Amino acid sequence: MAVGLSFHPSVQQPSFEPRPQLKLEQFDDLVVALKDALGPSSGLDSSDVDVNALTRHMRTYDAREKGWVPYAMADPDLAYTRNLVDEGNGKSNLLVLVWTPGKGSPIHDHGNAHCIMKILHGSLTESRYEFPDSDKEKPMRLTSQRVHEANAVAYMADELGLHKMENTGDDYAISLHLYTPPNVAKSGCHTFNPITGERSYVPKCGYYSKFTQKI
Ligand code: CSS
Ligand code: FE2
Repeated sequence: MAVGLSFHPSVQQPSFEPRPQLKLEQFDDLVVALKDALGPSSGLDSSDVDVNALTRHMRTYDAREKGWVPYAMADPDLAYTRNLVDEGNGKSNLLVLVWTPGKGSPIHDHGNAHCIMKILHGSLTESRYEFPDSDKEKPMRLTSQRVHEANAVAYMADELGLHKMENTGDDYAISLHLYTPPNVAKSGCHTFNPITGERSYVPKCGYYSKFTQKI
């Protein structure tokens, strides 16, 4: 039996219209907010960057909005794909990374830049290491290991050591990375051998797609 509500004819009936759904911030708006926070012109070094403001924007965005999906190109033949979203007026590199299940990055540095990362889908395991002694061959020292779940925001920089990221899950993991200044895109980075600590220069970390177009 339906519950009947009756009102005196002079009483305005309340509206039972459903409330509009809470509107999630659009991914495109996050991209603009990050670009605005970095400022209009290039030529900065990493000390000029307001990491807190960038981190706040990354935290505020809810990955369930899914506006990042057109950038998220998976390739099972690669450990992960690097998909360029924005170059922040020449001040940054914003990338969507799609991580194949069971695969990960080598141990790497960040070219003296800030790395702010948000998990968009799935989870990633981060293992941090000490910078190795360049003159001694020995296994690299693991300093911490943690799992970042969907929507988590993490920060990394050379001051905190080195790290590798792995997708230990059985589904693709997807993350958003803001690098500023874009040192790695311009000049490459280094990877490290976990057994010997040997450093290798990687001149170019290529893109799998740019602005949603596969290259
Ligand atoms: N540095 C890696 C991802 S982990 S921060 C890359 O951009 O390829
Ligand atoms: Fe990294």
